[in-house]
Amino acid sequence: MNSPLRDAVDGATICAISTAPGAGGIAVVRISGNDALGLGSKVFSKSLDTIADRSVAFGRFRDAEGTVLDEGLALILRGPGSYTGEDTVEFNIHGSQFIQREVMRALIEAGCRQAGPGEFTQRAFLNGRLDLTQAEAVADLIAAEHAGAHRLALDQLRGGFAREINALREALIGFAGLLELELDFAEEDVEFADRERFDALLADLLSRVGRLADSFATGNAMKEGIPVAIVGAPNRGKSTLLNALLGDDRAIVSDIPGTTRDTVEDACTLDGLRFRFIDTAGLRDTDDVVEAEGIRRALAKASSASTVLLLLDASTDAQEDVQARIDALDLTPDAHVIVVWNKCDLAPAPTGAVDVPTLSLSASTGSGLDELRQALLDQHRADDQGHQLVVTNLRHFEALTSAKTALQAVREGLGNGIPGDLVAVDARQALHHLGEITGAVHAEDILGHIFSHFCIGK
Ligand SMILES: Nc1nc2c(ncn2[C@@H]2O[C@H](COP(=O)(O)OP(=O)(O)O)[C@@H](O)[C@H]2O)c(=O)[nH]1
Ligand SMILES: [Mg+2]
Repeated sequence: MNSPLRDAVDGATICAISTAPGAGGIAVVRISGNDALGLGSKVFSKSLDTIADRSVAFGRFRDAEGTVLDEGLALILRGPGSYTGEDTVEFNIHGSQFIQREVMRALIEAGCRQAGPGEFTQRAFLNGRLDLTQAEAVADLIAAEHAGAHRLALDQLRGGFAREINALREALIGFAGLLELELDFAEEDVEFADRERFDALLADLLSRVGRLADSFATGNAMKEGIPVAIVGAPNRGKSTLLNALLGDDRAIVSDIPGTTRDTVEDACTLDGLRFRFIDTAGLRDTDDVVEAEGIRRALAKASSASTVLLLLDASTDAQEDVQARIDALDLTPDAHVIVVWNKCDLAPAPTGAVDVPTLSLSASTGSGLDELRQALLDQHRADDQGHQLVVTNLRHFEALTSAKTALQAVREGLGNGIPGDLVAVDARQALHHLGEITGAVHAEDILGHIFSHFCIGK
């Protein structure tokens, strides 16, 4: 690979503790680099060169003075078939913090360098073992705390997203080739490329790039938690519902209207899907500037939420007002709203037709909560159907958006008869942005930024 970063790899053999910090039954110390077997042998009782690839040897660990530190296993993974693409040794040692420190000290004295965050994965990328989206998926996989985030990271690690980006790049390279062919013969006034085919190709590229960019809203919500805003007039039980859903006293509940002034949010996982519930200030006319700001935030949260729960009080609110209250939220037509009649322990929910899903429950007794959870799950399972590629990473989303803008410029340029060489500049720009996603083109500072967020030892 012709990358400037290649030179940044100092040729050192690196080592790090790959297991979590602290004491444990076993700790794994990983060594990677040209001299991993040689340097590793200096602290191990057997010569690692003599051990077959992908096999394990038992032996003693010693420092330079010959002090025995521990006994354990050495796993040999020779390059280029290892994770990093380089010769790699993994020592399984006893997980006392003292032994971990001592084995690291012995390795560094033997000539290894302590690895920086993500340096093993960075080497895997630079050695062509992973593309950048897969390297990022490794970090996401390590950070995943629920089934939804885990599945997204695993899909990305398997390379489906990178394959789609590469397919888009190839189509675009073909397109740019045709465009440049036309340029070469421009003086002869021959139009080689068929305009209609050009346009069809561009339309296809634009819709695929656009679909991926649009999937970020869903992908991000699945990773960070699907935002569900709880809104309504004061005293409808919004804070009580938040606490009931979270199973925790997160928000202050009181019968004094206007108690919740700012938004309060927290996430919980329902059946493998992560939801972020947002309690908001009660909606009413007010002269209090702080409360008014709370209400402004409540409406903003509602408009950016995936689902809005509009809370009403079954014992005081009237069915006739429901539509007006929904309208007052001023949401987009495709927003998901669920009307929730609360306090059904006091009075039955009024009936009557509104064109929105409606549930009744009691936040304080908990009856009807399971139905609400099920409704949320059904709604988002339906959104998530088809197992399509979804973008979960802000960096990818930004690059896709830039690629889309460049492709739109190409399309407009061609439509307006702008000279081919100018159009080709935009086409190359789109290609550049797509290449940034997989790392086919990359700037050193971007890589530094990505890998600095990894743990040491990965
Ligand atoms: N009986 C009954 N009271 C409730 C229920 N939910 C909330 N409340 C009460 O209604 C009042 C207002 O609740 P709160 O959650 O602070 O409402 P918010 O202003 O919408 O956040 C409190 O006194 C709660 O105890 C319910 O399901 N049944
Ligand atoms: Mg409240």
